Amino acid sequence: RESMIQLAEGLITGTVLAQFDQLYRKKPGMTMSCARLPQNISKNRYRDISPYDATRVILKSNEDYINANYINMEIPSSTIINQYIACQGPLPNTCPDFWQMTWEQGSSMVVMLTTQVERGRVKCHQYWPEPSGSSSYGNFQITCHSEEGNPAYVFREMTLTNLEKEESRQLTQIQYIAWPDHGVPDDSSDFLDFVCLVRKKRAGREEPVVVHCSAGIGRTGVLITMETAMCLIECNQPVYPLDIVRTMRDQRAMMIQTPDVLKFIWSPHFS
Ligand code: PTR
Ligand code: PTR
Repeated sequence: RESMIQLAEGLITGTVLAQFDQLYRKKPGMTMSCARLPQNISKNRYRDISPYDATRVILKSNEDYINANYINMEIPSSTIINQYIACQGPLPNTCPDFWQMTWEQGSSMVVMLTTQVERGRVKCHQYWPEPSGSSSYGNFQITCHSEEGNPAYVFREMTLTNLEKEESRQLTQIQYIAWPDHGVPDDSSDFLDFVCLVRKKRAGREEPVVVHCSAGIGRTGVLITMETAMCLIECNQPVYPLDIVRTMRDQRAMMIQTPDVLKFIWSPHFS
């Protein structure tokens, strides 16, 4: 809590915000050429958001491209490394790839930070079936057993089946639905509760948590930053928000869009 307050002060006096503007959005020297191959163009939701080649998640098939990066956040002086896969919201043609990635990476938890449509614009394709339904996506079948929630978030329990291997895995999807367009949630305590929930649900899972919004950089970056900050505080480590942003951007370009968002992360709730 003390560190959160110090951070809030740093943000309010503007020092952190000024430094935020100086950070690179993309790490120098990192290439993103796979995203630009002709066969991959249609797999990107946004022309200007591509994964680094060096940290991209490679699908185990001939067509190995998906717009996703590994993001590993190490907590110093501990053995904790929170692993994530940050990705764009699936497109109709990339749903099979999304499930293949989730399967191959051993993930059993998906965090979704967007609604499917915002202001009449599609932000993410619905890549799962309605509750008590089943749908196939390429080689994978998804069954949605339950859906419950509140005005801020929805929980879904699903079974992911690899049809070729005839193996299944349980999967939890948690969707935050209260994030407004082009802004930050009005009620930051809701979002903080949501981040606590993600931390609680992650416990005991070694494999990466799949996190996505629409582009997989803005809101995804906020969630990773906040979970990292909470974890650092739990471990009695100092929190340097710019270091967190830099560490994320070393693994996926453009993570966290604007300093407003960074400000939201701490100030309203902790000052
Ligand atoms: N990316 C835009 C810019 O850089 O100006 C701003 C932007 C932010 C656009 C968010 C769309 C956004 O939508 P959402 O986060 O709701 O997908
Ligand atoms: N080209 C889009 C834009 O700049 O508006 C890319 C974009 C869209 C970037 C959404 C960020 C967005 O937000 P988020 O990562 O939170 O979905």
